[in-house]
Amino acid sequence: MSFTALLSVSDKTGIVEFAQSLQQLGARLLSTGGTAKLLAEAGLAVTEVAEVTEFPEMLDGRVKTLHPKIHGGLLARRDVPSHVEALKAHGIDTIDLLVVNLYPFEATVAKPGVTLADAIENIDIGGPAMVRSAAKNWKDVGVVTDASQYAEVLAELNAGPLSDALRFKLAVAAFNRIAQYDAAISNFLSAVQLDDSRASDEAYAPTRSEFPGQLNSSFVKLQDLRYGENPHQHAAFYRDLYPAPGSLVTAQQLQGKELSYNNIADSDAAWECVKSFDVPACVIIKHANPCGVAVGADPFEAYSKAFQTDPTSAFGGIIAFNRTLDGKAAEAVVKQFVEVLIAPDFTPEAQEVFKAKANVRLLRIALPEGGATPWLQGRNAQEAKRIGSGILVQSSDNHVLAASDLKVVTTKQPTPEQLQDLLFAWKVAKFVKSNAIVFCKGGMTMGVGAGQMSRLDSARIASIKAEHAKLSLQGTAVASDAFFPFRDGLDVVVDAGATSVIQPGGSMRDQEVIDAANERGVVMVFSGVRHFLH
Ligand code: 93A
Repeated sequence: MSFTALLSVSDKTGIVEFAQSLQQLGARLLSTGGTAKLLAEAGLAVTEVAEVTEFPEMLDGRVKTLHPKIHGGLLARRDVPSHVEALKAHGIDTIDLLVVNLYPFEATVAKPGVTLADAIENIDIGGPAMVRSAAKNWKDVGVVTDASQYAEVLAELNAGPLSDALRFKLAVAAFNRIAQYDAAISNFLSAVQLDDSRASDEAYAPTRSEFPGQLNSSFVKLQDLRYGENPHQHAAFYRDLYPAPGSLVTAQQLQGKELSYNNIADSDAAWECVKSFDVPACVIIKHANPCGVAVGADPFEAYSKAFQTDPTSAFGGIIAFNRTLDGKAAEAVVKQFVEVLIAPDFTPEAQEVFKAKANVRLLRIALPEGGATPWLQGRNAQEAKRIGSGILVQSSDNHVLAASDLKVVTTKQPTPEQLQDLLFAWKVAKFVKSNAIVFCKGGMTMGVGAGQMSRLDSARIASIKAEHAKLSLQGTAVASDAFFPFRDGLDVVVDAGATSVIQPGGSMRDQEVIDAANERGVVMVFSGVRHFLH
């Protein structure tokens, strides 16, 4: 097989090995300055693009490959005689494989203290131009835009020319990459004010108030869904072009029926909540709200406790674990009606248990490295909510509360057990729709009041639910996702049995509520952070 490959990469990971394989397969290698140098040093025969264009790289490298001899070779259709003649008349050779990754614009602007001048210099012009030429001409040219694609391309080339399917897939990925790259440039520049003294050579970092300069809307469709929230609504499932490791969109479905729109939404809620625990935990979700959350020595114990919170609501729930699901826990879970089960892995015994329940959807999602807190902090995605003809965008609520952030406002101080329960309750409350009231004890939820227009009603509902589950709220810790505007909410939770309370504080009547807590002899701590969720 003889073909021409042009290699021009900023991220040089794996490029030498890839080029070696291409050469062994019969490729003639063309390359730009830095890439050519590296390949030549590795002993490969490589022709510089400057030799082909008979033009030196100029303007500090701004013009390297922007030349008809390159773009003609990428864009010419091999099946159109006039194209083939034109190439011949102008002494242009075809280029069959393009390997390009772009100047690192995203990484450059992510650096603290980046200057506008640095950012501008890292806007790649020639690279995207070649990528677009090659991707447009996908029927004749393969375009590789990321080192992660090298293996798949080599696997096909080892057996012969690239297939139509792979060339098309690479072209789609190429246009996605360019769209994302341009969005990053547009995002960054949209936040720059030219009359800002920082804009020229000084460090420029967009401030919070400029968030987000522009929406990044690069999504990839994963699947059409049978219907949306209701059967008469149309729906589809998309993922970010570059999903965060360990996010729901990276899940592998091991068995079960097709996921529905509501399954996916609830699975995300379950998975994000369970991921926030460092110790073995289980989260049961119904209608986007946790109806049972618990930690335990192992998945079995965590599940058993979580289930006790609200066995009635758990029916048909979505259950997530942050540890491999073993046979013992699976035997317990299978007794209830469950729609979706999510875990980092399932032991063969656990998989065996669910074989008999063919409808149950098992989702395996690899946990990202580094423990619970970094995963949360890595969730820097923009969250978007559609409103009539508009969109609201915000950064994710990835606040993590540490014990040292707490301010004890009552004369009574929390015991170590209370402190643990308060932090647990606070963690759960973040995942409960507002107004959220969450009673907890011993690492499990004891009563969850969610989604009410009145905080008082959420408190009342939480204690009614505990009653239904035959759980005593005596000595519980309770979390309120926002401050108590009056003392009445506090009275309801203390009447129900709570002896410690966590809430953001910040109400005009904080003093009234603190006085009430002292009068009732309970502990109250302020988190200083609110966790509304709608
Ligand atoms: O400065 S450019 O916008 N002008 C060009 O003509 C050009 N051609 C390739 N950037 C250009 N490139 C980029 O150079 C590629 O996209 C790649 O990222 C980089 C590789 O340069 P080198 O091989 O010199 O390291």
